[in-house]
Amino acid sequence: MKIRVINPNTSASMTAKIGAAAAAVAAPGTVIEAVQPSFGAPSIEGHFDEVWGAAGVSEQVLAGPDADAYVIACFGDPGLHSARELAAGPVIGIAEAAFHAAALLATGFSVVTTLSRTCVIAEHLVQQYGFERRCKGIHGTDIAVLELEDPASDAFRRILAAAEHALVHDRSGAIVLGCAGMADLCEALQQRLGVPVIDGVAAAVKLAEALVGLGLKTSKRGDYAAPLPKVFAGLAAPFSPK
Ligand code: 2AL
Repeated sequence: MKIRVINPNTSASMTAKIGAAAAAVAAPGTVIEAVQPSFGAPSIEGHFDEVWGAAGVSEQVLAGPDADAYVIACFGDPGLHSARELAAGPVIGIAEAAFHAAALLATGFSVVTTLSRTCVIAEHLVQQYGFERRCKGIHGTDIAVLELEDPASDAFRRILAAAEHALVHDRSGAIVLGCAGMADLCEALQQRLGVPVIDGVAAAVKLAEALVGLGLKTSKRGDYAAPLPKVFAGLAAPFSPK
């Protein structure tokens, strides 16, 4: 099967890291296609960035109609619902995937994320997906997304410290990493923390494989039906649904 893993930001180094994290857990028969939009923000750390990320996700779903499933590899799950309108196969956001995985492994989990300003975005997703009773805390580290791309940064130490604090403060049993750019730190963090640490990229790939393996697709009844044909104006004209 082919899984199209979409990094909604335009940073090529992050797309490569996400592709490697996805390929590391993919089953032997799974082809991972890691892509990024042709436009948008280099990192997604706020509502405005997300608007462009969501449009970029739509572009990349439309550009890969032969994929069996799609992963949205940004913790805000930008464009998730619109991608489900556009795609036939399952579309999995890394936040929703990570919350489901964490809830199967611990009664309560904590999220450790990037800038504190993104915590409210994660909080909205926790509410939207119905995980309010399982998510015990959301912790910003004030690490910018692109700092995670700099091997000289002290991101690992700061994420480890935030996760240690979260486990005690929240009385939680698992850590969800709140950024796709943290995927490469997951294993070392789990070793140091001694609790399950969930990278949403890996979780989303395995959930996508499971759903495709079960022969399941996105429902086309109701709101996930294909967008209604209409002519979009200006900048959006190339995206007019046919
Ligand atoms: C993210 C992410 O996963 N990718 C990105 O650009 N921003 N998440 C975040 N919390 O900052």
